[in-house]
Amino acid sequence: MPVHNADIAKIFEEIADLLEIENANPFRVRAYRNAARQLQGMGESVAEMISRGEDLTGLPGIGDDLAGKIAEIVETGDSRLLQKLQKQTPPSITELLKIPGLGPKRVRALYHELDVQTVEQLARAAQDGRIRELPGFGTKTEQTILQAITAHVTKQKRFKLAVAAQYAEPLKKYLEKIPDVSQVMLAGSYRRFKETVGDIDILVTATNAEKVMDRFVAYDEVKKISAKGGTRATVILQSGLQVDVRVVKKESLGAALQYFTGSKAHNIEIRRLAQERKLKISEYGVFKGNKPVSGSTEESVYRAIGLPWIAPELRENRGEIEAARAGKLPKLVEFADLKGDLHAHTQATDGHDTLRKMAEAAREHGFEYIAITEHSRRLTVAHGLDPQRLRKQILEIDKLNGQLKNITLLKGIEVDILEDGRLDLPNDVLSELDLVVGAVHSKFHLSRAKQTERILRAMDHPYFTILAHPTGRLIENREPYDVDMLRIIRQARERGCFLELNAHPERMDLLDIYCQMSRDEEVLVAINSDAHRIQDFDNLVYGIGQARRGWLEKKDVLNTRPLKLLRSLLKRTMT
Ligand code: DGT
Ligand code: CA
Ligand code: CA
Repeated sequence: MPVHNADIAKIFEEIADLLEIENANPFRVRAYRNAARQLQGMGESVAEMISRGEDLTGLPGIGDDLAGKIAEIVETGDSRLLQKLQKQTPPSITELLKIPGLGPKRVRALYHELDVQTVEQLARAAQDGRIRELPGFGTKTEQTILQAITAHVTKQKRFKLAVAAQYAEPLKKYLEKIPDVSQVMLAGSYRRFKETVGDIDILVTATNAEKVMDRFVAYDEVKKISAKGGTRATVILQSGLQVDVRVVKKESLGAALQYFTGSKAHNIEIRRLAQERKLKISEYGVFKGNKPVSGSTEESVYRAIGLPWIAPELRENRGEIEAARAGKLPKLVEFADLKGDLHAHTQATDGHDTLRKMAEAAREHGFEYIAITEHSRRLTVAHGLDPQRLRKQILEIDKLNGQLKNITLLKGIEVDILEDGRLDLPNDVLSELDLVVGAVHSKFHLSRAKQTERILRAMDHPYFTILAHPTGRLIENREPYDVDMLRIIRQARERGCFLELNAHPERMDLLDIYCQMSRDEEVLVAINSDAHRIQDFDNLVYGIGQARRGWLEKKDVLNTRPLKLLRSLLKRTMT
């Protein structure tokens, strides 16, 4: 069975959790977490790299030891270290870590003192009032835990889009290879490029539906068959991801695609419009009485109710139907519109590749320019640059620009925004750069007023150009910090700055609603990869998807501008 990057990442996460509960060396724990993050974020399969005989220790955060662990998992599907840890500590305990407010220290105490191993046991202990007795817990903590459990139990697990893609795309290829299958389409939230998906919805046209069902449930990653009928089946994959497959008739494909792409809120409005025209719309087609009016293509379905085709990314009932009726749908930005990338790292800090390799890879993506924006000195874990090392890189870039053809390296920095809004590097060195990307990497829990003020002050700096990952959230891992985004966007407009949409699969930050807000306030958004290695440029497709969900057009995106125009936009008018 093929082992996906996300499978290995999951094992590493579990190892890190169990090590942490056991009070292991924090560096060791972090090494596993970093490796898991690396694996989730890269499009290239490490299993395939291994089969080609490539050396994994070249990957950021992967040393000999971890490379060996990865090879073991690829070969055996399991890890001896994980098995050993699971013998020492019941694996159900890692579930407790997902309850907000419960860190490894508390989980360790709950396990050792009260023998709490599962969420159910935790709930019982809280209800019985046993938790408040533990040193460092108290009645209030017990209450908070109880509330958190209720919220946790009702919350359904979702998959980050890029992670879901690692499972969905190979499955799509598998289904396409079944004889008699003519088309396989991914629908649902996946097609809408939602940042996380609950399950995968697949539509298939085929001459023999039964056979497709049999082959689908026989897919080697299927863990459980939840339902199987003549034309539809639902399974759970080993990864925990649920997949729905439906075989539909060719003449209904458009209607089925429209229906199962959703969103539900969009579809409800569409059905209402159909009713106004005395039409009935379903996953089988559009009908007048019993007579089919359309259904084979999505265009024909929308046309039947008097609308132009609406891009899936817009189908959230957030004004797209009104816009479609008024002929005012946006012409959404596309990957081909990008002229460059304005946020990337190299070996000089925590990136993996050289300046030259990054530049050449950017050129292969058809870009005119790529900005190198290393971390600044404050971020010691990333080996951030001080003025001296930054100046050294500036010289290297100048030299390389003299040698490279058809690609320009821009000189930048991802400078830390300090707690009081000052920047981590002095103005004189910042003034030598083409752009200054500012980012919050610490003190995430300031009050809304303080956090907003901190960012507004940073933007006051004469050389500040782009606010990186503006909300700081890590999907399913860290909440956005509390800021007044409208004020920040308005400050950006006033100061001639821009906001980033960071396309790293964990971030996808700017959020779609804030993209829309930026567009309304006429602040350009930079869709950036935050690449730490050349393969990371592939993540830009998710950034484009998110930008499209935020209604952005080519004109709304900073890095659709050719170099000359970009340079003039990056030049801040000093006030
Ligand atoms: P997810 O899976 O939670 O990320 O979100 P979706 O949008 O993929 O939702 P899912 O998988 O439950 O259903 C796929 C699509 O099927 C959904 O976007 C719209 C359509 N659909 C499902 N249930 C209903 C319904 O009750 N009414 C209507 N009009 N459409 C529905
Ligand atoms: Ca779905
Ligand atoms: Ca579904």
